[in-house]
Amino acid sequence: MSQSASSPLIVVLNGPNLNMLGLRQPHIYGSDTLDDVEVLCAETAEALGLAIDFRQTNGEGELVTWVQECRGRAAGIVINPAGYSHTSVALLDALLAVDLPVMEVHISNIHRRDAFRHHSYVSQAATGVICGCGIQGYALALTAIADLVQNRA
Ligand code: DHK
Repeated sequence: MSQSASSPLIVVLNGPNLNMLGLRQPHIYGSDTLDDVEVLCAETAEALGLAIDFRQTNGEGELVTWVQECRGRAAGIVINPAGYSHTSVALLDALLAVDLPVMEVHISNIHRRDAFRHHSYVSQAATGVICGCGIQGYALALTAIADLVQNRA
């Protein structure tokens, strides 16, 4: 985590199987690891004057709890819900409950893939969605959320 007293906190959440980045279907997700994504996010956040708390879990309940904990603590959420994008009403409800700017990220272009990936429950709670830009999507999402946070203040 990088943080300073004056920097708005953005929580960057990663869902199931993203711990396998770099090993998992590299023709779809690329060769960068989740550690590389964290470095990219930390560098981008620092340049934007944001603090980040970067996390990954394979558990739906843990992801829901982490979203709930953002209320009153974070200025915004960047989330790659991974497989839970397409299945989790609970995650959608949690994101709606925290009432924060939310940027949804998918490394791959979910619309060029299996039909079941074309719908994301999470998108109903998202301010914006970035997909198909590889891991640079996280940097784009942080840039967008910095603008949202500044305009909300
Ligand atoms: C990651 C996953 O794990 C998939 O379940 C989603 C998303 C797509 C991504 O592109 O980052 O369908």
